[in-house]
Amino acid sequence: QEYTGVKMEALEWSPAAKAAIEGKVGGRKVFLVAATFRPETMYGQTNCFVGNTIKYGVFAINDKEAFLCTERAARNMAFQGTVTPRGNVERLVEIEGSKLIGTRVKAPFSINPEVFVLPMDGVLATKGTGVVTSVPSDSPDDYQTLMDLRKKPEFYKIEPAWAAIDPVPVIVTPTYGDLAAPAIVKALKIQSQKDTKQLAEAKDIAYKEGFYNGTMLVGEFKGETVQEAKGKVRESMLKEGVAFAYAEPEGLVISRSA
Ligand code: ZZB
Repeated sequence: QEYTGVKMEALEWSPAAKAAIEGKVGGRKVFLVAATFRPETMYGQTNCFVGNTIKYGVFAINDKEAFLCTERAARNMAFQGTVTPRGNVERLVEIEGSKLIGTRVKAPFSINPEVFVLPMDGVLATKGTGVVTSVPSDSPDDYQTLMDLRKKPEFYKIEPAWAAIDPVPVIVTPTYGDLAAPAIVKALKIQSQKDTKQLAEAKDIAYKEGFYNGTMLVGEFKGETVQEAKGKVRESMLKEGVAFAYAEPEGLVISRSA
């Protein structure tokens, strides 16, 4: 399965990120890049997650743009035609996730067009880009993390205002209504982002329910089923240049020559 790489342009860096990044990117626009399997949910983005202890880099993509992601992801992109010149891995800055918290970014296609970067415990450095765009309406992990952050802003070292955007209904399903993730989290009695086993089950339910029984409530393909809309939203994002195809080598099928 191929990811959609969503380009979230940095609009205003946190003070720590500003100190680390400003003046070091050769005038390039910098994008935090989130890898998603659910482009049809992008209307409901409310924030962006990074891992506090994960090492990120800002990598030159071409003369005009740079991507913030893990080095592993930058390496993959370099060989997938995303980077010019092809194969080039040029790290302009190295930065720890915790320094990015509070950065304001663009969320393409979202009903809330600007969102904040927040910390999530469960972000894996070994998957996707290490940057996750948050859709609490349809992702149980995102919903539970947002609730945790709102409950304990001091503990998580965030401003309450950064976690203020509520989940946005984007898909309706017969069983869970127009906010599937909150409904499933409640049904499974999940209390915290540390309930990883139940959250994995919740994710599985949310994926299946959304994909097989979901109908779009918003956007260009409103009224269409998720199965119909998924690819169309992706194409639309690719066409507008706000997203690109990103594959993980592990997921690639190497075809044998006949
Ligand atoms: C937006 C989104 C909206 C996502 C949704 C899911 C859902 P999977 O299926 O387990 O392989 N993700 C991406 N990279 C990481 C990472 N490095 N660490 C932790 N989580 C990551 O995971 C794919 C999904 O996990 C991606 O799709 C991303 O969140 C997150 F409504 O992007 B998704 C029911 C799920 N709904």
